[in-house]
Amino acid sequence: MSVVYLSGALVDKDQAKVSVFDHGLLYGDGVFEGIRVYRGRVFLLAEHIERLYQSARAIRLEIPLSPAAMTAAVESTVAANRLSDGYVRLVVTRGAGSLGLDIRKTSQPQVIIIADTITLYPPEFYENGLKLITASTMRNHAAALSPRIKSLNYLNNILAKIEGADAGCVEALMLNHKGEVAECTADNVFIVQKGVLKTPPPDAGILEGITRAAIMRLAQAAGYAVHEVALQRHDLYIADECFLTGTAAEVVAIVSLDGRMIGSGKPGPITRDLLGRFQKLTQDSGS
Ligand code: PXG
Repeated sequence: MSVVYLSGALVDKDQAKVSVFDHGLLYGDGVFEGIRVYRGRVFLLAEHIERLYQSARAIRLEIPLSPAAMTAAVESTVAANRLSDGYVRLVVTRGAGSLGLDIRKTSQPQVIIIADTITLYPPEFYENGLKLITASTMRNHAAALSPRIKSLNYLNNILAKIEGADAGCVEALMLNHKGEVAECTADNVFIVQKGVLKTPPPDAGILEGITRAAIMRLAQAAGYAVHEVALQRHDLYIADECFLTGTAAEVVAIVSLDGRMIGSGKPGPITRDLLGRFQKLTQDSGS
């Protein structure tokens, strides 16, 4: 029977409930993280905890737990569920309040930790690569709601994801208000051009993905040059390779965008090399 951590206690998953007055539900007022567990180890947990607290800080949400206590709570929830390979969803909501926006009327923020299995992309997605379309829904303007915040307000991404699904794609490319490439709905974007890796910088309006950072480190250690640089869709159309990074997808090749073939139309050698290096990292270490 799986158990969920809910504000201080491990409870049966059927008993894990929050109030209908919770501002997380009423307004998407809260933050979250999605984290993988490999071989019983919570992968890059310190990075995820740091991003969670930064997201909370950016929305003026005080998490009622120290980062060290949060780390211990995640580890004990994973252990209680005897999870070897799976997924942790860490959620902090503003808590129950009035039917108004005023956060001073909310009570205790709710801390929820779910440790469960994860449905992954099938192997053929990695063998053949994915097709992408560009969504007409632009990524949130950073001055309205910064994409650097992993907030419970994911409608922006959900609307783009629907556009992708309508076009038969499992992901969709999102542009920023300047028309530059930002990211996908739950993944960051890289291209390879003449052996050099390029990915949009944080100020392109992206979530600073933890897989993105891990890939940048692995690529640099392997001798590839990595540049954070503004990208146009044009750069993707003429790239030798393109791939996405994310907690769920890990590293997955993109072989076409808007019906235009990218590179050879197959996952490229550098993409495959980096996926191998990333998988080795997930199996060999937690960091
Ligand atoms: N951009 C966005 C908008 C995301 O939501 C990423 C990039 C990749 O970041 P990480 O840190 O994962 O490399 C994300 C991640 C889910 C789910 O269940 C979503 C994400 C991660 C894990 C699970 O929908 N988004």
